[in-house]
Amino acid sequence: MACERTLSILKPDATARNITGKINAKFEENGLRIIAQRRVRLTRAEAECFYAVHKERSFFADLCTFMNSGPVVVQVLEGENAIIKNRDIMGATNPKEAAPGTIRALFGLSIDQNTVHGSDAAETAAREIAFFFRETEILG
Ligand code: IDP
Ligand code: MG
Repeated sequence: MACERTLSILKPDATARNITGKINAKFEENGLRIIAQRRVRLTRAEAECFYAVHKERSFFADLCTFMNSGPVVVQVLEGENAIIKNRDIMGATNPKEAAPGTIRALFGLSIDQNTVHGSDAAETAAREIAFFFRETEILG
């Protein structure tokens, strides 16, 4: 088992509904530690840069508009196999397909407003953490 770090974002639908604490409890109940956290309003350009891997996809413009629509909470989660563990806690991209008890099943509104982002692999986790945090801001 490897101790890993992953980048998590509580999306604008989560901050709008004041459920960030409920979501953070899910991470902590499942053994992930929040070792860095900040509430920010992404500019449209920052959202486009963060999601650049999806720039050819049909949903790219809507995704960036949504991520710029209100505050988000960016965080670094740490724990054993944190990357895959967080993906399991989050549930499938489409809340309608997410397993019962997952964050997206419990709180997701739609495939666009699906409440959380989580890195999908070690390389993306490293890039996405560095996008938001300096090493001195991460207190494991
Ligand atoms: P993920 O967030 O589960 O990793 P990705 O495929 O990386 O899913 O897509 C990034 C985000 O883009 C999703 O969380 C979702 O908000 C949005 N998205 C993905 N696929 C679709 C789609 O088919 N229609 C609308 N939005 C989508
Ligand atoms: Mg993804």
